[in-house]
Amino acid sequence: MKADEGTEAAKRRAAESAVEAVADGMVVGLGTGSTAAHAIRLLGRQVDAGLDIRGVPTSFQARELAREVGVPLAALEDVETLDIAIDGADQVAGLDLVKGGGAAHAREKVIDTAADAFHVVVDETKESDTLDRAVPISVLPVARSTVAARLETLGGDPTLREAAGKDGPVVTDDGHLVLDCDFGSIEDPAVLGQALDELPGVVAHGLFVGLADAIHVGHDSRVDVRQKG
Ligand code: A5P
Repeated sequence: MKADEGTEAAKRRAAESAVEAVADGMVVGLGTGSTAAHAIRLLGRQVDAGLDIRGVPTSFQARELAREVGVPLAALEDVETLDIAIDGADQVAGLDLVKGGGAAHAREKVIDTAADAFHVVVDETKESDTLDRAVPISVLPVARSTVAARLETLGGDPTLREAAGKDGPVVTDDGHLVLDCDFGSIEDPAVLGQALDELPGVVAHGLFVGLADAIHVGHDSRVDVRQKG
């Protein structure tokens, strides 16, 4: 099976495993992507059955789905704490992630790190020994070329993400452009992540290093859970 082609059964199992950590009264960060969508749909069914939660969506997509399935929503600025966030990833090595395949990584990083516990849901095709996927980097539109030049000096090969169904680039929910930057195999994600954080014009990047508390890896017939610590 090729990467990114995990079965819906494997994604759903991962989501079911993470949703077990959700309890009455919690505020839940709602992730973006097809695997997190399984978690949102399951939470919707549990709300129908009486579960009392509020969801904080990480994207337009997550918000629309939560509304459709009846998960009550709250804005980040209106909640004091988030108890848990459940979100997907594009690649996982240990507890480190590449995110941003859906260009939602800026809001995802804010909400996932605001939560007391960040649970990642992936299928087995996302697992890797080292992170080597191109890293999505949201930039201020005015800084597109200056950031691209700095990324090249860091050894990266940046490409402006083009939209599908629209001429021109992807524009994120918050009005940023996305550079997908290929660094090859990333030997030290923490060091690279820090270098990216320091680039003027970078809003957020998709390296999530040491942020996850649990990774739920769905297979067709089982789930493996890796916990921090
Ligand atoms: C969104 O920008 C990403 O960070 C997603 O979390 C990621 O693309 C996972 O999506 P899938 O579960 O559909 O692979």
